[in-house]
Amino acid sequence: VFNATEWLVTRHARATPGKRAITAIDLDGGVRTLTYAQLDDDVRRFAAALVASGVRPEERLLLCMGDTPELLTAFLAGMRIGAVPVPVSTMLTPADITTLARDSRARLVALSSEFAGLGPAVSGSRDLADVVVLTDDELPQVTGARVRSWDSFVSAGADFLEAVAEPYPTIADSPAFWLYTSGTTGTPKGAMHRHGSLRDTAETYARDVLGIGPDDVTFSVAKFFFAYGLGNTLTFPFSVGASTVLDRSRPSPAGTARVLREQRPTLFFAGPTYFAALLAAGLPRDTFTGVRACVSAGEAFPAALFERFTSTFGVEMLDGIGSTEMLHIFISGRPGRTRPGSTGEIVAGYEARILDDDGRPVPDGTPGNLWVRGSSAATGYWSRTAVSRRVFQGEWVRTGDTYVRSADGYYSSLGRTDDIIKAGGIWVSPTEVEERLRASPEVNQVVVVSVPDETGLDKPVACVVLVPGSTAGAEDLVAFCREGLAAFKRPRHILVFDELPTTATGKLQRFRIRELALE
Ligand code: 3SK
Repeated sequence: VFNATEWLVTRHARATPGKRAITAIDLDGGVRTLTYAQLDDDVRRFAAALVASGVRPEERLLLCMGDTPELLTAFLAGMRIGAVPVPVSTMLTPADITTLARDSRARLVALSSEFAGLGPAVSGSRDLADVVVLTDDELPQVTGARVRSWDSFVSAGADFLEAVAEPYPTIADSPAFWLYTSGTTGTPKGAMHRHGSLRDTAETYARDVLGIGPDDVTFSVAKFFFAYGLGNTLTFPFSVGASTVLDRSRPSPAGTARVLREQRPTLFFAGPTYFAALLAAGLPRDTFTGVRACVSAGEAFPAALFERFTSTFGVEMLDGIGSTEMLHIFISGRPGRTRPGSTGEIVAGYEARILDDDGRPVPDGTPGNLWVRGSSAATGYWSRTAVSRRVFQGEWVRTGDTYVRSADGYYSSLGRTDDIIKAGGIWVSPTEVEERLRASPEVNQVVVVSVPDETGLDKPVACVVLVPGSTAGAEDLVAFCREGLAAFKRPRHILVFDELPTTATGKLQRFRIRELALE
């Protein structure tokens, strides 16, 4: 029997009840702290409320919430009763949330106040019975479901505490949680993870690379709904009885500097786009003095940016690559032997191989497709057999990245194998952006490609041909994208061309169009 919530929280609540687990910074800047004993108590109460409301093992709980103790509580409580929490992006449009509630067949949806406006979007989801909202304000209108405030939901579970005194007898292989990831088609896929995978990432990356211990304090700019943020914020600190800092607000360099100064995290996690913003903000050189390592993932770290950041702040930077499918980082820089421009070395417990398009291993120094295996791999995508079979092949998982390995075992990224763009560490499907622009009466043809900005970080850029006679400008098209596309998916530039290069059979040539956009 193995229950991840028991392993992450309850055993520490028994051994070190008074040890701090969470420091939470609220939207108004107020700070709340929770010990392991308090967190365990909150988890049991929310678990009891879930049982009281009729949630059954393996049913999905869609969590669209800011990084709060309540988000972690709902996640841990769900796993405690054998249900399947599904933290989802807080950057999505109402239409995106409708899709996820339906695709996951969520039995319960939890929203924090800043996302309560998404409530109506889950109306009419077939399996939805309960909506719980962390707010003191008016509750949203959701048809076809009971809507309750956090407190009234939890109170209704008071008589069910006995029912959750023991965790549901899951095993390491039991379904634990899902994380949605976008694909090339733009249709999100729910990667299904096991209880044991949380322990696996803690015992590989967090223990062997970070050397995490009970005195560490983690702080992740990457939010909890990302696989990256989930590990940084919950799995790693709680695997060793350490503590985490949660900041519910939208990340900003000034806010981050304040957290670093006032909460003294020892491990700081972000992505290259955010490290570039911290550098550009002109923060004092001693900003990172309390931090023993910065960790970067989400997109390739340009060598020049890496060198400028580490020399400015004098802090160790560990770059890494992970994926939602593998749950966390499987190739990483190691303290004392990082190499700018290279992601790093394989993490113990994982194996990587680089194959050509026919599936044959390529020699060191030759680029190819990166495949990885390790026990934290997802069991597949929910209800997506064809794409699951393409990505999860036996023990091996296709990453979709092109990599090259040096003779001494350092892996370097050469970009994506497919057309998908990673901007600011978040997948952006060119197809989805193209579909939006194609809906404009001004647009005849459109191709969205990734183009590095001045710091070398990839951003989506739309190359368009307008309909004859159109006088639309780039600004009009950006405004058109503003409605119907989440902010992070909007093209950073729109380039207007008279025509776009095509093949002999009339197909748009993406790689040539990208070359034009780079000029
Ligand atoms: O994007 C990454 O490199 C990553 C790292 C850790 C966990 C999840 C992801 C997607």
